[in-house]
Amino acid sequence: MKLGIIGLPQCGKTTLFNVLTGGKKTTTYHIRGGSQVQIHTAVVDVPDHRVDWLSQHYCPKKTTYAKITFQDISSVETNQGAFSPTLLHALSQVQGFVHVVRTFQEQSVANPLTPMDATTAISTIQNEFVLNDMITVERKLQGLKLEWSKGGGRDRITIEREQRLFTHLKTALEDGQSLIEHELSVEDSRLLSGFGLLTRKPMLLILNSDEEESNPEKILDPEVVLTYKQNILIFMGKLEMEIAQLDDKDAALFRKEYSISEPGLTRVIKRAYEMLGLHSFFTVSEDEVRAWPLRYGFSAIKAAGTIHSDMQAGFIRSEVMPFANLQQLGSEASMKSSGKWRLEGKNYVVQEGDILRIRFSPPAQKQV
Ligand SMILES: Nc1nc2c(ncn2[C@@H]2O[C@H](COP(=O)(O)OP(=O)(O)OP(=O)(O)O)[C@@H](O)[C@H]2O)c(=O)[nH]1
Ligand SMILES: [Mg+2]
Repeated sequence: MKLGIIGLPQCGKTTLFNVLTGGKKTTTYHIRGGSQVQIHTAVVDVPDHRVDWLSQHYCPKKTTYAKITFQDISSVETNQGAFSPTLLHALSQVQGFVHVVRTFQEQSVANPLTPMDATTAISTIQNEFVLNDMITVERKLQGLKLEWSKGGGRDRITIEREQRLFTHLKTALEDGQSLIEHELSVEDSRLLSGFGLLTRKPMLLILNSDEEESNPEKILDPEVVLTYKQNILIFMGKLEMEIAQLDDKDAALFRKEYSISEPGLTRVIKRAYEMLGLHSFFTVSEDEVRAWPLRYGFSAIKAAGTIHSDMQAGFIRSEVMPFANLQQLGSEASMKSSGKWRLEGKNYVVQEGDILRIRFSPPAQKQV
C-alpha cells in the first residue's frame, strides 16, 4: 500500500515525511523554482502493540509489522494546469493521499497563498486534481469515439457502455466534484482502477500547525470538516520532527512536556491505514510473528492469498484465535479449553486482530 504526501509548496511535506520515516531529508524555506518533480520514498512499519505482545509471547526468530509506503511528492502547485507526465504518473500510482495543509504562521517561510488560508489551500489542490482527471477522462472519451467510428475492434455495446460511464464522470468533474463521492458499480470501479484517476483516491488531511489545537472547525470551514469527517488530523510537524530525531527517552520527556499523548507517527500511520480500509490479522509461529494488512470485509481465503497464493489455492480451513482472548487467557491451550479457538471455512469474514493459522494442501510437486 502506497500513500503520496502532497500539498502546496512549503506546507511541510518533507517535514512530515521525516517524522514518519525517521529520515533527515532536507527541508527548505523557499519556493523552489521550476517544476522538477522530486520524490522521496520510504517503507514504514505500522506500529502495533499487539505485534509487540505476540512477539514477546512466541519469541519468534523474526517479527514483522504490517508495512506502508510513503512518498513525498513535490511540485503540486497552484494554477499549474495539466501536470507533467512524471508528476501525473507518480500521483496515479498511489492508493491514497496525505494532504499536508499549512496552518503554521512563520514569516520566514515563503507561502504561495496570501492571505494564508487552509480552506483555500485544500480547494486549490482539489481543483488541480479535478482538472487533471478531466484531462484523463476527455482523452479517454476521444479514444472511445475514434474506436467506435473505426469499428472492427471491441464490440459496440462495450464501447458505448464505457462512453456512458466516462460522460457521467465528465459531468461530475465539470461540477467540481471529486469522483470518490460517486457510488459506482463493482464493474465500473474495476474498469476505472487502471486509469489512476486522482479524485477517486481517498485523502487524509494533515493540518500542519504550530499550536496545540484539537478542533479542526477552528481552522477549516464547516463544509470541509463535513466532507473529510474522520480523515482530518492536526499535527505539529516541526516539533514532531525535532522529537523524532531525539532518542526514545528524551522524546518521551518532550512529549510529556507538550502533552502529546501518542507520537505523531503513530497517529498518522494508524489513520492512514484506516482510511485505506485496512485492518490487520496476524500469523504466529516459532519462526515469525507477523501482521498482515487486509481490507475490511475480506474472507479467510483472501487472507490466505495475502500470505501465499499456494495457501489460497489449497485452502482447507483456518484456525482462528482473536488476539484479545489470547492476551486475556495467556495461552493457546487455554484458548482451546475455553472454546475461543475456532476452525473456520473459506467464507469466514476475518475480524480485526484475528490470529490465523491456515490449513492448506500444498500444490503437487511438478514431475521433472
Ligand atoms: N513553524 C513551523 N515551520 C514549519 C512547520 N513545518 C514545516 N515548517 C518549515 O517550513 C519550511 C518548509 O518545510 P518543508 O517540509 O521543506 O516543506 P515542503 O512542503 O516539503 O516544501 P517543498 O518541498 O519545497 O514544497 C521549512 O523551513 C520547515 O522548517 C511547522 O509545523 N511549523
Ligand atoms: Mg519538500
